[in-house]
Amino acid sequence: MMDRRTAIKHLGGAASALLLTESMRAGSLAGQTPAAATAAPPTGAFSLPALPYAYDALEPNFDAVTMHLHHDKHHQAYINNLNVAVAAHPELAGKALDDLVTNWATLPEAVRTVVRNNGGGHANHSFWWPTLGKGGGAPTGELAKAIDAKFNTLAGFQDKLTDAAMHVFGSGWAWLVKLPDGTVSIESTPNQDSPLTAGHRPVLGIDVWEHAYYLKYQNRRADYVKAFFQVVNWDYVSGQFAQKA
Ligand code: MN3
Repeated sequence: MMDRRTAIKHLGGAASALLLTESMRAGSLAGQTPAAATAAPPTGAFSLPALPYAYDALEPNFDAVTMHLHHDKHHQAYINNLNVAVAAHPELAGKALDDLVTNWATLPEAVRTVVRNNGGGHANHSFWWPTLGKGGGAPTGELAKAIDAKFNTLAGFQDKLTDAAMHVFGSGWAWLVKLPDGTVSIESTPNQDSPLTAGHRPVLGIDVWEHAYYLKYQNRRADYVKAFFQVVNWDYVSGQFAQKA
């Protein structure tokens, strides 16, 4: 495995500058809270949730540079775009994120696409960060029962979710969702579409946009998906499954 200095040497000028800027930023912000470290606009209906762990907490599976870019830049960009749309369209004011994402097709045509893409991006990433963590362990309680009922074993489930993640063409997500009847199912969505739009509640997701893995894994999506399963916070995911209808 390359360290960051070696990686920078192997990359082109623009990428090197980006990595250097990010690492200097990370260094200069040491000791500050994640929320203070982000350049969120001061006003807006929606704001970036802080990561519930340090940027390097998922190393070596998810590297800190990717986590900084993914959370501080990509997720923030969805929020900024959504806030611009909400500010320009008073009929969106006060609507909850899940409501916007579930019902984007009923919104005025001028804002449908921006809400679909950026509301979806904000919802998907806000959902995602807390499902990651130290890893290890396994599903418990109701979630363990639901996974066993559908896939027989945890390994069987992981194979199926991996298969879905590998078959997303272009950018998108692979999901384990809870259906209205309480059972679980695997599906994938393109771009930043959310399972919520179909009335399916996300239980676990894999972001297979290249921004989620390209710096560390390049084109090796299969290695990234394997790494994902090393950083699933099963306690949190199982708890959410048991709580939410
Ligand atoms: Mn992403």
